[in-house]
Amino acid sequence: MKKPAILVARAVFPEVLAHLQQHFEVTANQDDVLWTPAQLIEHLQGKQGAFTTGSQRIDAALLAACPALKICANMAVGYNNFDVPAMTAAGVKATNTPDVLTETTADFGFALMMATARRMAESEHFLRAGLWTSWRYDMFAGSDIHGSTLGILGMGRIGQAIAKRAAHGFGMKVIYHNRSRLDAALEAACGASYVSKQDLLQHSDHLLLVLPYSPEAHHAIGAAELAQMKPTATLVNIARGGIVDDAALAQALKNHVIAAAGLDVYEGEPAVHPDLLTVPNVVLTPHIASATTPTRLAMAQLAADNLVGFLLHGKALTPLN
Ligand code: 8YV
Repeated sequence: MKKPAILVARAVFPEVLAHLQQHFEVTANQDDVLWTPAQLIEHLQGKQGAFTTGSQRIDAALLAACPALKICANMAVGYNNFDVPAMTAAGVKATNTPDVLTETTADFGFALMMATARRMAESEHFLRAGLWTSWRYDMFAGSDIHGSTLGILGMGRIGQAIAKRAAHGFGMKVIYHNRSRLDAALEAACGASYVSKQDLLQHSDHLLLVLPYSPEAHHAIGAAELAQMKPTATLVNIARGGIVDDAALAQALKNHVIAAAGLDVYEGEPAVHPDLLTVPNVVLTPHIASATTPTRLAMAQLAADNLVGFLLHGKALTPLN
């Protein structure tokens, strides 16, 4: 029997590619060329499956041009690069990679919060620049994590994993805001209390954003929201670019409306707003919250298993539609 044809749109672990090649006729992109939408459509011709990452947009126009396509397996938990209703309408299965990255991403969110509050990047740049000549009582004095109030916007799996670290490991008071409130047992397990978005903004010493991107979440944190935060507060975004108005944030950091920010995601990434590059009180990382070798491998394997499960056995493991 002829193997189904699939496209692996970005470079992937060789062992995952080898696994896919056992089951499929694979067109791979191990040189990791960043295709334009038109090139992606060209490479998808005749393919029943696509292994995608957050950098490939799957929308109605692409679907109309790729009639053979039956499934797109995203190697990411976030799927704002997919127009899921359009995929459903076109009869194309969509899958993502939940759970396998939860703890790793929570670790990173915590690390970025700590680096931000304790001014690690700023102080390292100072040291590397040869500016460290003596001790001073207030040199790079930041804010405490332990015993402070952590606000979490978006209380899904990753938000809950961060809350547990904060409440049980660091004695933090955890407050959260989410579209829907967690049930009492889950709130207790996370050591977290539900508050309004306004209370979250006003009472958080550290505000972590972990909500999925949606049009409603666009600029959920802009100038008006930043103005409501404590001047000593830190803001950390490990969710998606576009949830924060990056221009407004850069301005707020410059004017010390809030103390500091930690960002792993950006509007229009990999481009970063030029003003963010010039303010010192921000820690900037290049979208690496899920980037440990075991977790990235688990994500790639789950995306591959979704392709195998759906195209060979009619059942995706982690479907979105
Ligand atoms: C991915 C992520 O690295 O899973 C997600 O939603 O943001 C990251 O883990 C990225 O989306 C690449 O696909």
